Amino acid sequence: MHPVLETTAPATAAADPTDLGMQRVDGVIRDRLASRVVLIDQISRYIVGAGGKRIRPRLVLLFAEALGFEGPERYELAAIVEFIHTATLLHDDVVDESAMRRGRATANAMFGNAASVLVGDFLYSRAFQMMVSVNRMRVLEVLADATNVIAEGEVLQLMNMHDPDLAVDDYLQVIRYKTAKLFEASARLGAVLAGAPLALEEACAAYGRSLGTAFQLVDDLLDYEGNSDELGKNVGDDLREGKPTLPLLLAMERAGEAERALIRHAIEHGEVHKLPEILAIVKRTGALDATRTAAQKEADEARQALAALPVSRAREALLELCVRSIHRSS
Ligand code: GRG
Repeated sequence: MHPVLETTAPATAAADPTDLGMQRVDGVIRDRLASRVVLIDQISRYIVGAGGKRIRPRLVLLFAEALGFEGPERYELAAIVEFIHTATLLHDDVVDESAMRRGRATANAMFGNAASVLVGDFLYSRAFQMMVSVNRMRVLEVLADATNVIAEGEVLQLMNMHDPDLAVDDYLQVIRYKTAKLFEASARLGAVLAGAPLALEEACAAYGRSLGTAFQLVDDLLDYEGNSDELGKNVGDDLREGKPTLPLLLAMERAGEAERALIRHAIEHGEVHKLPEILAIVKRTGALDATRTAAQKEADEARQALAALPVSRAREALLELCVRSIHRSS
């Protein structure tokens, strides 16, 4: 085969209808990052320049396109959700004391906690300035509600730290709040821009919610079985923080008494040095496979929600995202 054609990317990737649109979004992101304050410029460009998968802005563009909206507001809204996402990452890395993100030292490791939190505030408030410029009350409502729920999710997660008795439903509530809510809002905003009827808007939101849940389940899985270089962040961070995620909750349900006690103790005390032993247990008990199955079920639900949309290239790309969100290494 000709070397140019040898690609591991899915066959449909070349036809991704958002490619040109994403270049426009990157342009908006670059323009709106501008600040007179040098440190803000430096840190925000450091984190945004590190890349990221840009999934949330893609959702805005794809749903807008699938429903026939072609106005320039879609680029602004796509940049807004990426700014909110980036603000949450800056704050989250401080809360979690993370050292690596998007393949680089985190902003908190490079510039300190205070600067990271404050630049997160800048991005968050810049996003709200941009929302006002879109001049649609419904857009403000969706994003004000979403950011409020994200913050609630993060506080709930904080309350659940080091708790090995966390119920699976309570874990699921956290991931729906902290991660799925912004996916849901991004998808919904495409429908809002297009003026879609409420039932259709709800179908788009349901897709985002399920895809976001699947995405976080895979994130939690990769924190055990992933590769730090590919992920661009350190594996084992969740254990170090004593985060009771689904792989551990399921392993405790399935393991014998001694292994259950070992995991409980590791969650209670954030024993990251036990990672190799715990990795063996989560694998042997099938807890990783079961987490993947739960993610697949959510992705299937996302796919079903798309039945409400007319057939289009954008809908195909949204179907493809369901597959890629599950089979990913970063
Ligand atoms: C500023 C509104 C606001 C809230 C602060 C800290 C916090 C409250 C929320 C954090 C929520 C959070 C970071 C959830 C995890 C979401 C997640 C899966 C992030 C990784 O997303 P990717 O893989 O990242 O899409 P890239 O780097 O590809 O953009």
